Amino acid sequence: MKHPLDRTDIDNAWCPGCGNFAILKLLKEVLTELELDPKNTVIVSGIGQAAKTPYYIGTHMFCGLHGRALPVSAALKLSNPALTVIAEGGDGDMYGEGGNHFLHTIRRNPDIVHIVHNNMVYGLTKGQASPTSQKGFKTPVQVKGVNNEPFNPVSVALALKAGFVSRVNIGNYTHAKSVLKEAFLHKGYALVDVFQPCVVFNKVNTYKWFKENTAEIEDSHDSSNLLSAMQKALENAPVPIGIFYQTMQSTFEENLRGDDTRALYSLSHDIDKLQLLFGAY
Ligand SMILES: Cc1ncc(C[n+]2csc(CCOP(=O)(O)OP(=O)(O)O)c2C)c(N)n1
Ligand code: SF4
Repeated sequence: MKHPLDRTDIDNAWCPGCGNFAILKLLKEVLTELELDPKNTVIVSGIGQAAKTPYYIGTHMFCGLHGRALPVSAALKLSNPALTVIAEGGDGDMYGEGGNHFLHTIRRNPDIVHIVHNNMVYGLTKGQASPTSQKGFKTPVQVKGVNNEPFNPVSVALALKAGFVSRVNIGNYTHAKSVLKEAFLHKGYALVDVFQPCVVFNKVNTYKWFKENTAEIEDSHDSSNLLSAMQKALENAPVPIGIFYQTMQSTFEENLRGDDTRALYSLSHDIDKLQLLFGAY
C-alpha cells in the first residue's frame, strides 16, 4: 500500500530481497509516527546502494560525494537548527571513505540521526570487502579471505563518548523501530548501525545469520554507564543489538550559536561587512 512519504516519480534500483527496503519502510514509519514534517526534514547521503535511500522518500535530500554526508549534515543543522537532519549511507561510505568524518562529527555532536546500512560488503561496486566485513570473508578481490579485524563502529563511537550509540538488526523490525524512534528523540548526534543483508554479494551474513548471531541487550543494562556500554560493544557471540549508551551533552549548534536558532537565510546580512571580509582574502 502507498505510504504518504513514497515517491512515485522514480524507479527503485535495489535488488528484490535487499535489506534496504525494510530500512526505508522503517524510516518512513518512524518519521510519520513521530509527526516529523517532511518539509522540515533533510536526508543527506553519499554514494552506494544505501546512499540511494533519500531518492525513494518524500523529504528534502542532498546527495554528495562518497563518504561526505556527515559534514554536510552538521552544516545544515548549524545553518537551520529547526530542521530534522538525517545522514544515511552504507558501512563502506560511512566507516571507510567517510571514516574521518565519522570521528570528528561525533566530537562536534550536531543534533542529527546517523543511519548506517551495515551489510558488511560494498554492494554498489559488486562485492568487495568493506571495513565491517568479517575476517575470512571471501570476495573476488579478497580471494583468500579478509585479513583485517572488522571495524567496530559501536566501540569507536563509545570511545569518542557519542551521546547516543545503538545497533539494530533490520530482521528484528519491531525492536529496530523502537531504537530508531529513541534516536530521533535524542538531542545530539545519534548513531544507529543497522544490520542489513545484501542478498547478492554477501552470502554469509544473511537474514538467518543476523537472526542467529544477534541478541537484544537485556533490560538490566545501564545505558548511562559508559564502561559497561564499552564492555557490551566488545561482545560478539552473539552480537548485542539495542541502545548501548545515551547521555546528554551540548550540541554543535548550541556551542556555536547559543540560543539563536533562527535559520541563517532569514537573517539580514550587513553587505558592507561581508564585502570587507571577502576583500581581506
Ligand atoms: C572516492 C570514491 N572512491 C570509491 C568509489 C567507488 N564506490 C562507489 S560505492 C562504493 C562502496 C559502497 O559501499 P557501501 O557504502 O558499503 O554501500 P552499499 O552499496 O553496500 O549500500 C565504492 C567503493 C567512489 N565512488 N568514490
Ligand atoms: S547489491 Fe546488495 S546492497 Fe545492493 S541492492 Fe542488491 S542486495 Fe541490496
